[in-house]
Amino acid sequence: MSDKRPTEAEQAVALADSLAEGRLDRRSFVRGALALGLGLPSIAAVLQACSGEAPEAAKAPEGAAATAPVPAGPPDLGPMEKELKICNWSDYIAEDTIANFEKETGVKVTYDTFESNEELIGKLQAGATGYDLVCPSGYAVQVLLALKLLEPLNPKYLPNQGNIATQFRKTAFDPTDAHTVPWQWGITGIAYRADKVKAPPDSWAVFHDPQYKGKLTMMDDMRDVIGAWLKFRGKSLNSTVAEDLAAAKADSLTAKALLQSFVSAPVKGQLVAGDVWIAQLWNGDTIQAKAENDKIEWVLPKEGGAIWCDSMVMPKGAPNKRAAHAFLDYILRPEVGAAISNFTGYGSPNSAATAKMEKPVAYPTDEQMKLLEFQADLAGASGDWDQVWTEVKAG
Ligand code: N2P
Repeated sequence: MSDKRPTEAEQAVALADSLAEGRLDRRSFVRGALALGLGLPSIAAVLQACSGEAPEAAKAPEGAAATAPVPAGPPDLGPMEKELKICNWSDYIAEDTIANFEKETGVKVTYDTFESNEELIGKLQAGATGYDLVCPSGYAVQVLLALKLLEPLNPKYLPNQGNIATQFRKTAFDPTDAHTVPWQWGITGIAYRADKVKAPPDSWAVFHDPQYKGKLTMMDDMRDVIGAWLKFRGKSLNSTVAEDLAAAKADSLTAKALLQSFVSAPVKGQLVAGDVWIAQLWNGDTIQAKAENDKIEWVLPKEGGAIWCDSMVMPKGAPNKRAAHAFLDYILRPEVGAAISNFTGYGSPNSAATAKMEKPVAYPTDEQMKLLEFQADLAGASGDWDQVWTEVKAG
C-alpha cells in the first residue's frame, strides 16, 4: 500500500485510465474530472482520445473561450482533522482496514458497532453521537434522509467514486449519488449445520418444524423476521397491508415458540459450536462461520428473501468531514475494497475491487433476482410494523 496520497494530477491520470479501460462511464468521468478542476477543453480531449468523439455534455459551448469557467460544486472542506468516528455493523471490515488508514493518514479512528438498522436510526435520532460515518441499509438511508439526519458528500474528495459498479449508482435510496458510498451487498437466507439436520432446509417453514425446537434462531431484526414470513406467504417483504402483517405476526409467534432466541451476527459462534443448527442469517456472515466449521451451509429459501446494499453516509453535524471523505475514498481503492469483501464474505459494490478478488460473490442473475427483493422505506406504515414487532418480542 502506498504511503502518500495521490496528487490531483495523478488522480486525473487515474480517472482517464479508468475511462480508457472501461471501468468508468463517460458521465462519471466528466463528473470526476470537473470535481478535480479540469477545464472543459481538457475533458473533451480525453473523451475524444478514448472514443473518437466528444459527447455534448463535455463540448465547450459555441464561442466559449478556451478557459471556460468550471461550474461551482459544493464548498471545499477544511484541512484534514486528526480524528474520525465510525459506527458500522459488527464483523463487517477487514482486520487491517482501520490500522492501515490510521498509519497512512495519522488520523485516529474510533470504531463502534451496531446490530440492526433500527438500533442505528435510534442512536442518530437521539442526537449527539459524534459519528462521522455510519453504514445503514438502503431503506434506512431513506429513513435518515427523510428525518434530515444526513449531510451530502462532496465528490471533489472522492476521485475513486468511479470504481463503483453501475448497479450501485443512482440507486432508489440515493438517486443522485449525493449521500452514499456503497459498502457491501448481501442476501438474507438460512444458515444450517449440514451434519445435524435431517435434510437441507429449503423453506422458511423450517422455523415451524417442531423437530428442531431449541436449535433454531431467527435474527433480532424486525425487517428480516417479519419480511421472511411475508415472503413465506407469497407477499412483498415491504407489505404494509394489515392482513399480511397479521399473518406475519402469527407466523413469527409460531416460530418464536420453537426458537432458542432472536439473535443476529453473534449466532455465528453458536452455529460453529453446534448449539444452533438452523439460523436465519446473511450470506456473508455464514461464510465467516464456515471458515471455522465447514459443515455450515447457506440456502436462499424457495419463497425468496431480502437483498440489500449497506452504504456509508455522513450524519448531520459530523465533526470530521474531511477525514470522513478521506476514509471513503480510501475504501473505494480496489485493493482496500477487495480486502474488506475477502474478510466479510459479502459482495463488493466496487467493480475495481471485485476484479481483484479471487472468489468474488457474483451479483444475482435476472432469474435469481425474481426471488429477491430490496427492502424499502415503510414510511407511514413503520408504526404498524413496530407494533407487530413489539408484540412478537413480548409474546
Ligand atoms: C454484519 C453484516 C450485516 C449486514 N456482519 C446487514 N445488512
